Amino acid sequence: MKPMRLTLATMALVAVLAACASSPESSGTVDPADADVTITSVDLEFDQTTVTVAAGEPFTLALVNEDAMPHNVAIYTDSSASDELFVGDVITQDTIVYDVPALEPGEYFFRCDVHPEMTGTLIVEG
Ligand SMILES: [Cu+2]
Repeated sequence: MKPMRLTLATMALVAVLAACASSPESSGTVDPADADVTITSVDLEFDQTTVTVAAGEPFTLALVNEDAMPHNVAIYTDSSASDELFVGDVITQDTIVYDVPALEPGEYFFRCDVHPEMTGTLIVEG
């Protein structure tokens, strides 16, 4: 009887592991490692302040927030931040993959809305 019990326990464990593996880790459908662009926020700064993507097609942007403070990435037409093109959800010490809609070629402005001094330039190449 003992081997049978072990087998059942193993099967239960496998079922639990399978359930964990299939649960979504973020709102995005893309693994952060596969995102078109990855920006890391650490010590109240973005790790890169110039990001280049292709024009005319939606892209995925991963935000890896290593800070214990809330950050997001929001894209605006220019540094006045008056005309928003995309506003990502705010996360704290987490990773999220944003689905950003297609943009026309040009230079845009991005920032963290929580910390407007965290800024960068998004270059969309046509
Ligand atoms: Cu921030």
